[in-house]
Amino acid sequence: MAIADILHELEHHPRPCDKEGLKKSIRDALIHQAGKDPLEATPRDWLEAVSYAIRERLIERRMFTQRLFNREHVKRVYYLSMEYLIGRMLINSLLNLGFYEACREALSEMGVDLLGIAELEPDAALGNGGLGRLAACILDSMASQCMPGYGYGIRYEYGMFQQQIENGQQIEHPDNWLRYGNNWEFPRPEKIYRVRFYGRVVTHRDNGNLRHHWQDCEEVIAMAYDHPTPGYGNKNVNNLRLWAAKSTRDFDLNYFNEGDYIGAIQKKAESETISMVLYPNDATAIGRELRLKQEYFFVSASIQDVLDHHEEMGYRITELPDKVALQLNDTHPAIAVAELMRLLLDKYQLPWMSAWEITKAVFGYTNHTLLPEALETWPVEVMERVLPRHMQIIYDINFHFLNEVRHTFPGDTEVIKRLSIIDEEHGRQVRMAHLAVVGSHKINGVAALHTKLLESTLFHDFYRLWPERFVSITNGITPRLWLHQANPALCALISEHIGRDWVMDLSQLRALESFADDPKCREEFRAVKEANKRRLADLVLERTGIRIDPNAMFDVQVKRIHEYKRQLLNILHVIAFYNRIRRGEAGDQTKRVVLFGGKAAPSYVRAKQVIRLINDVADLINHDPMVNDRLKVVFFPNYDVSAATVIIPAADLSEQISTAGMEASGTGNMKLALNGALTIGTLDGANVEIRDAVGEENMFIFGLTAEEVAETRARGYRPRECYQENAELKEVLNMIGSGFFTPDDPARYGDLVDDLLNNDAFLVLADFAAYVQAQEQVDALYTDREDWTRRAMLNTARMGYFSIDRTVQQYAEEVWGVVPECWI
Ligand code: B1N
Repeated sequence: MAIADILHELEHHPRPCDKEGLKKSIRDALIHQAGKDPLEATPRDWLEAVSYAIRERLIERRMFTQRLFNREHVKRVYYLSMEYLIGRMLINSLLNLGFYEACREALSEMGVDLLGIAELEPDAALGNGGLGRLAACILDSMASQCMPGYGYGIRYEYGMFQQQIENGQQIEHPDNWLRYGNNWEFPRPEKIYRVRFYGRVVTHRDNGNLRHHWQDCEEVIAMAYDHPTPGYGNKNVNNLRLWAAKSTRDFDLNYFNEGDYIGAIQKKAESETISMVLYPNDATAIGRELRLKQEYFFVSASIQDVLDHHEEMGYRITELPDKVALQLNDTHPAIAVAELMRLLLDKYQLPWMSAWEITKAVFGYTNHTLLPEALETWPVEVMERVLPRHMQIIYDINFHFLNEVRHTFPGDTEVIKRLSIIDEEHGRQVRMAHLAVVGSHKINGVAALHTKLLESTLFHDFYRLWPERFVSITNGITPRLWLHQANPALCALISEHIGRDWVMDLSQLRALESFADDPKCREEFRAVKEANKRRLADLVLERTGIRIDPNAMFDVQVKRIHEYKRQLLNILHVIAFYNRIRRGEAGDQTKRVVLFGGKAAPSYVRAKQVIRLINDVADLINHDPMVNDRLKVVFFPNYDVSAATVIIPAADLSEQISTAGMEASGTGNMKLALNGALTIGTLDGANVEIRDAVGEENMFIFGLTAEEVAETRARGYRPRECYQENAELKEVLNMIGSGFFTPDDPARYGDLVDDLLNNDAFLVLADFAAYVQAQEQVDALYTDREDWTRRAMLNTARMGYFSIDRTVQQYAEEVWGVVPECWI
């Protein structure tokens, strides 16, 4: 068959997407791909067969989309991210492709339950938390809005660890997510790039120009794995390309010459460790050489791939900014600035100035945190050894940059020190955030407050230099996963009242506002929430053995365990509430279930101690007959994307209680409010904008503001005074410190309580009284279910702004300069 015939066939006879067509594909895949006799097929075999059948349809649409983008010569955006927290793909793909029902029926006629087999799929957990989940939401949105947007990342063999709770403590288990293979990806053994490390740079003169050769390197091969990402409500399918490290085919000759055959093989195996495992640290930097190698590995392969495509399209290298935008998801891929410069200088032999102008025009940089421990720096010595040519280029970038600084701030030597890409005060370090800022034409924070703090603190000097480069782009979430898929009953209710268009234009949810005053609608809304709570109660029983009452208020704090997120503040209130119950001071109306979920970085001792404290407190309270179900405390093990889709729709109260100024944005806050939970929170991150959207009267704002936090610290904060002044707080801390919850090990939390009394870096004690007061208001309002439901509905109705589609439109317009191009 000639190519033209193949194309004709593909265009005119694509895989059918109706029930019968799907049935045939699934059956064929079961037999011919999975190799299973239908008589003996297990649910996992059926899962494999369905994913093959769906993948066939994804890849056809991928080809059409790619051809369309090529034909129209569109500008593309490439999102560079170390993390993609995707979760399971089956239901998401079916909903986006629009054949969920057809597939459900097809399977059902073959005696297979779609939702049953969907549960067997492991989460693709190639990320830690908010930053990785944001990347996944952005991919969904780019495809759903027909934007030519591609993801690049690492195909970790092991993703985020699996958390088990044993004797109240977190135990980590490896996440062997590829054990049964991955039927969604297309391995591309022909799409390979060489990535080099170490070695040395040799310079020579060529017609008066200096030429640099990076030689005697170690080489690793990056091999592409493609994951087609479908849009919702259109036929576009984009691509997420993840790189796996493979050893070079040739053995190291030196080892052979020395007769060390095993040594040579070992060397090969070592090079493949680069993509072995995701570092399980959220909002902290890891100073390990392997991490730098991971960062450069995926960046180098991605940029080579981008430039290859650019050349294949026949474009000139100077046209790069017209055809390509590269977005840095935090500083993890910031070495890309030096890598692009290296290729433009050494491969394309452009003069410095034009290479630099191209680089700046192409890159955008998103900052996700102000936490000092999260700011990546690499010792100059390490950078010089691992990436010698890049270190030279960074010096040159810095040289040109500091000249510009001297011109703007003549005579100011302090500002030079503060702005330099090299930090000279802490043993010579490369500041990756400075490299990212200097090399990008736009720098954005992820919420209004966060951007304001970037401009006034972390990047203040840069802001004085280049105010026009700074923009604020508030995060968002994809309604396809967090409403459509996670809460189908609520979606049905919404669509019944306001039609279906809200899925692609979430601002239309506002039409729901008027229904909040209709008692019958409130009744329906409540019924949906109650059904979701029953579903969660079943899951909690299955996972923890704890029985919770769906009629109780579900008070939920799910996120990474981190001191600044203040799970401690929550548990202090739990204990205070428990004491009130014991004293008979808690009234008798409100029943509460306080649910925690989240992972601690394996080396974060204090965070793991907080998990243990929660479990110790839970154990005692849940077994105290005096409490009699008024209060239950649950630590939900192994919180992940799949768990989130069950927990979030069931929440009544959303805990967003970080120390003001420390949570860059938060996105769980958006998911919970969208699903009709009321927020108890500080004025931090996107909480500020959520308040503006839903109205202060529809949430419970408390505590110090970011400004007051700064003032309190500057004045010299003395947490012990809070303890002395507040009898309830004193009682709570004394209980923890004296071993009330741990009679067999009374000293267990002595150091934790000491730290709270003497340091309390996150102002837990300073906000305690205000938090308890806000919780009293929560209790009071919950006794009036009609008023609570009305406010919950207003939350859902007013959260449209936080759709990731609005976020991505802002990036497209303000940073990338890309426009939608829809296939059909
Ligand atoms: O990024 C999210 C925000 O909503 C959160 O507020 C913010 O904490 C989170 C190093 C990070 N910031 N920094 C990280 C993750 C992994 C790592 O190795 C830092 N994560 C955030 C989305 O904007």
